[in-house]
Amino acid sequence: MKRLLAIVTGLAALAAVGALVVPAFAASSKPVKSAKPAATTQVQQLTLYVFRGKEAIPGAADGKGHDTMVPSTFAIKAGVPVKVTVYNYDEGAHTITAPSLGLNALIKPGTAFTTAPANATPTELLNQVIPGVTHFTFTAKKAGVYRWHCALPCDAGQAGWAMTADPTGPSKNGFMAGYIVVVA
Ligand SMILES: [Cu+2]
Repeated sequence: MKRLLAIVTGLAALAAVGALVVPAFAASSKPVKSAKPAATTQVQQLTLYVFRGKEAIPGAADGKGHDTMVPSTFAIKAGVPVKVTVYNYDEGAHTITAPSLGLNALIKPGTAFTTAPANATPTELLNQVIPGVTHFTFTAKKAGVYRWHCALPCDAGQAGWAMTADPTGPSKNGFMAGYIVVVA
């Protein structure tokens, strides 16, 4: 019993030392290394923008601006959740639809104002839309290259050009379609 008491007393003394040591360590200027989080707790952040036809960078074969997702092709890591934020500067809704990834996200429309002066430049008009902000999270399980497209009839101001089929699938790559590159 005496021996047990000695052990308990010893442990209490150690705990007391520990209690003294810990604040002293925390107060030191040495950087404290944090444990690397497990793969399952990691999160990727991705920010995308949609610009409407009037303001989109004219890069199309027809020389006009079209509804465009920027970037339209992006890389993510496999097996890690991706927190996506989309700022939609277009007054129409869109989707990011990739059936092979089980992804079909609705992108909220922005709010357009009609008070812009008649002779406003496209840049001035850009400031007349309060973006719709959409958040969603998805996880791509397997590495690969997956095509996405917008499944809503957009680009109406340009007769839906961005929605006409590309050789690789519905909608035009670089506008309302592109690739999600999933790396291992
Ligand atoms: Cu669209």
